[in-house]
Amino acid sequence: MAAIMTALLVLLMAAPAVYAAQYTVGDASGWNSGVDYATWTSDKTFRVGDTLVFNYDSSHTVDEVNENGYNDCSSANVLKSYAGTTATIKLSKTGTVYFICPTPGHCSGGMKLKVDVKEASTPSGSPSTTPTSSSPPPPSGSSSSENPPPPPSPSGAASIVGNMNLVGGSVVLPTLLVHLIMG
Ligand SMILES: [Cu+2]
Repeated sequence: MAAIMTALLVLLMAAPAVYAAQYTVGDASGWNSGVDYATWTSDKTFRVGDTLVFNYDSSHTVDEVNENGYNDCSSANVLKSYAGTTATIKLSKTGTVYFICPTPGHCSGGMKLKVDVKEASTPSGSPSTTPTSSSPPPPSGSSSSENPPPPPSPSGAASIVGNMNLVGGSVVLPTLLVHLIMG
């Protein structure tokens, strides 16, 4: 239980500090043939401090190369090679970083990744302006904003009991119920 609560606390505390993101390259597809990595990067903004995680099987590896290596699918001037089946690469400076799979034919088949790294976001960065006039005015007289949130403690207790049942096996919940009924 303590471990679960600690993990939840850590998650809650970490959630607001989204200044460093971790990106799994290709998401569920991973670092693989047949994935369009230009599309994968197109909706993301990479910043200094973010992390790229490459997941791949033994038919692939990751070479960090320069722009020419990226364009030519050549590892002749490789900057760094990553073996194994996973590579975690922290983006440490602004600029563009280039990765290719050195397995013959893979890069030319599209297994290449170019990431533009921007400056780390700062807490003082101004958020995008949200128009306040777009929300419809509340109807006069009615208190539509009074929408009480569900009481936290009963549902929380229920989910905890459910978790304990999952964690502890089928014995825990009946035992708890017996204690509740009898005690
Ligand atoms: Cu490959």
